[in-house]
Amino acid sequence: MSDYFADLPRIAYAGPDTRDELAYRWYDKDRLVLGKRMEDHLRFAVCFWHSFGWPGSDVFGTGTFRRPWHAGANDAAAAATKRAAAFALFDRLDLPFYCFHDVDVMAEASDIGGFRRAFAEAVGDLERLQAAHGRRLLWGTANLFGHPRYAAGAATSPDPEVFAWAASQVRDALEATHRLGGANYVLWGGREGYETLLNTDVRRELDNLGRFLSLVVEHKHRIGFTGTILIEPKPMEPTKHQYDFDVATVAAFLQRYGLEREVKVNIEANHATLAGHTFEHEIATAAASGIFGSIDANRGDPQNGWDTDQFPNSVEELTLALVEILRAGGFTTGGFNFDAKVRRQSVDAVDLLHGHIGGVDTVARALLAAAALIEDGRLDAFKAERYAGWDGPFGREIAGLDLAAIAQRAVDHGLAPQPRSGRQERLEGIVAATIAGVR
Ligand code: XLS
Ligand code: NI
Ligand code: NI
Repeated sequence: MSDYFADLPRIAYAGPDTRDELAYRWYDKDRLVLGKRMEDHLRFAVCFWHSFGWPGSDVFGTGTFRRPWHAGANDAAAAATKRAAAFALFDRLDLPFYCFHDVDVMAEASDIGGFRRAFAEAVGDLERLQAAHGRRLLWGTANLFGHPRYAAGAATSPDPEVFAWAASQVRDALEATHRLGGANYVLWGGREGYETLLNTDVRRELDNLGRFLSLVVEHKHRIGFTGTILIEPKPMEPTKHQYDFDVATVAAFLQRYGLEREVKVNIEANHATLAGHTFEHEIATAAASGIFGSIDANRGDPQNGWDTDQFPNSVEELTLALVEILRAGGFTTGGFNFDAKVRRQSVDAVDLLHGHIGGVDTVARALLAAAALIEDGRLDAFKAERYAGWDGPFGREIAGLDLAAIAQRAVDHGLAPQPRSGRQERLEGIVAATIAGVR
């Protein structure tokens, strides 16, 4: 089988001053940052779907990429060629992990028996490829949104037969993830939402989604999978409204169905944007709720409102995100998955390298800046000082009191609290100066 990346080099660290565009400037995998190797901090993953599944089509036009495995039908031979090309890219980039949906890695099949056989064949090959190339699985998932049967949802479909088909796919994808030693299993509910309330029973759909998730958790324990189950919030697209709207919505959903200790979140930068939040807001909210799991790294476009899935290129944005990740204690089973795709005109194999190199270096440089901010200590010191009143005499005095007693203290002390500066501009200046100084 010919190597799709045959004339392209393996990407290595060459330092910030290199003129070599096929090299890492900031990602030095063995460099110690806050006592931990960069590779272990960031746990980068390449995704199958954008780089190998998507042919470069959009809603107005067909595929532009002319990848060899897209030339004819997606049969067993084409799927094998695609898998081999994917592992060749993982090697070129020298990144430790990858992610996939069942349909990304397998030949097309129409009936349920054929689907299961084609997927099992693909998983056997992935197991062999992982061992041969020394790559690991960050997470697996099932595609419960592409096929027409899922047009009205999977777990939230009005049709119980669709719910059962989804159960078959998730059972197999979860067991495959377990067999491949995956660190997490993801559920992104692309069609778990609605187009119009005129035809939708929200209560029933939420209960079915809660039940489906409970069944997944139960099965995870039954088969002995020790990875983390992750929900990936997104407010809309493809549905008008998605039930996993944002991290706060998912946190409340998990509590309602008693799953808050079983399931965490996979936070995607572009989904945060679509929900009207910053990326770091979603991470901080997850950390505060004890459900921070993993990251889908990408970015949107400030001038339009859809999931453009571009490779990240803002060190500023990623620095603020990494400060929150480091404050939350870093990843346990999670990592930085590039849920990002090159533009439709970027038709060459080398464009896949440029996209990933840019993303990797942006995140790596942001890690250095975030670590520098934490070592510098001024941000944390200011925050600690800002809340110090709660550990002082008055804060302690009111800690265990009821509303009326607290009110009486306010009256008794004749309280007249004065505004204090939040020093936002000073803190923003510290961040900007730190990013500028990072080497
Ligand atoms: C789509 C999602 C999807 C998930 C995996 O917007 O980001 O790619 O990450 O199903
Ligand atoms: Ni994603
Ligand atoms: Ni997305």
